[in-house]
Amino acid sequence: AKSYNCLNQITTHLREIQKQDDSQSMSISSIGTTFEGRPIEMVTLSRSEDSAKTDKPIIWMDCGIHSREWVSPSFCIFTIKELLAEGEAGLLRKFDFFIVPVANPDGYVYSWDVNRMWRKNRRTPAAMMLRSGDDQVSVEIQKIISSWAIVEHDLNKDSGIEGFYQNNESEIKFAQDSISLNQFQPGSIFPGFPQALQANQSAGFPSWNGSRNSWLPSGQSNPKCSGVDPNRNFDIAWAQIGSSNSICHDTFHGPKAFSEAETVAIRDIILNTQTNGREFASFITIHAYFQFWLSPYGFKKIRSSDYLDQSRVMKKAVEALRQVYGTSFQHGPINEVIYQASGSSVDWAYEKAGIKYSYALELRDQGKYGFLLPVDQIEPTNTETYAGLKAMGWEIAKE
Ligand code: ING
Ligand code: ZN
Repeated sequence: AKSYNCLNQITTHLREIQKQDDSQSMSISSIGTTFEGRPIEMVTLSRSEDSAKTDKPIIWMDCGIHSREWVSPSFCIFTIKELLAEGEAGLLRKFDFFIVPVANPDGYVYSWDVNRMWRKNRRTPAAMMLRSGDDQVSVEIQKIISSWAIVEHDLNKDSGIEGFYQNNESEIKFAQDSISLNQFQPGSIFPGFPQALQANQSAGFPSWNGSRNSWLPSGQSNPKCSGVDPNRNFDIAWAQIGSSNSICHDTFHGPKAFSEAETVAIRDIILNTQTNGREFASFITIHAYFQFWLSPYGFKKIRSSDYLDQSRVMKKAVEALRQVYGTSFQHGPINEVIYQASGSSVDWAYEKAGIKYSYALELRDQGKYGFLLPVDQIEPTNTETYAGLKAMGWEIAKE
């Protein structure tokens, strides 16, 4: 690719690739629908020559789960083209591939149209808000409200709390002065807010009665306060470490595990495929940036019981990657190489779906341009990463 492609271009491009593939190895399906109504598309690559053997192990790859990491979807599309071009001589001889080029399409569109640095999906807080008489949602809302209070409160005040609560139309600022901070532990509920909400159900919002310890309406909404980080929303040590309680933050883990269309789509296609007797040889999720080849665990500080094998394969991959342009990738467990984080797809894939070779990749660069990787680096990034992927695949295929 000579430039980055917007979602429409990617969608069109995938269909062109499919049309031009004489081997008819490629199919496109939708594995879910996002909050804003977009399909989450998955490409299946499967060589049909040896149709008696439909039970090749599958390599999973998802790209663009974080929208601002633009080189990631580009790498998924590059991989689809290369695999098809190599045909029987390539990894398709040994594996089928499930590839999701844009795992977070709402976020991707937003990163093109509104905010280049957007990471999460585009779920709004209103979607998590209580409607009158909706008891089920109420539990979620109370969690969210409590989280906001905790994260947004002003620690510089020796006692008291400030924050805001938002829905589609407006934002409610709240302030409460005479409360001891130790009441605000993660998971606790901001005192008064749910009651106020109930008292004003007909109005839709709590209203301000003019006294202290009550709600202060304000005009503007905060565009930062939307979206869940899909890579903190998986059901693996969910919300325990390295993720945020606040919808205003980049690593907001959502109201509960698997609350998001993007994460449910990935979970369901993998588990259903396994139920149908298929095996996943590898799970790879593509991020940017920092040049890392990462293995579980993110959520805890121990090495996985498969670490020796995972590490041997990583070594082969990063060596092959380096061969191309000399680009160096650090490899190792997430918690050792970067930071601890719970609720991530790679830990879920390893621990819950039992996929031994589960990896998260961070492509170029190391921070000079970061997410704004110049277009002249797209092709080299894709080429070297694909060399790593191939080395990984052949090393796994030996077993
Ligand atoms: N980095 C990843 C993130 O979600 C990561 C790192 C990968 C953490 C896998 C946990 C599991 O924070 C980026 N750049 O998104
Ligand atoms: Zn990322």
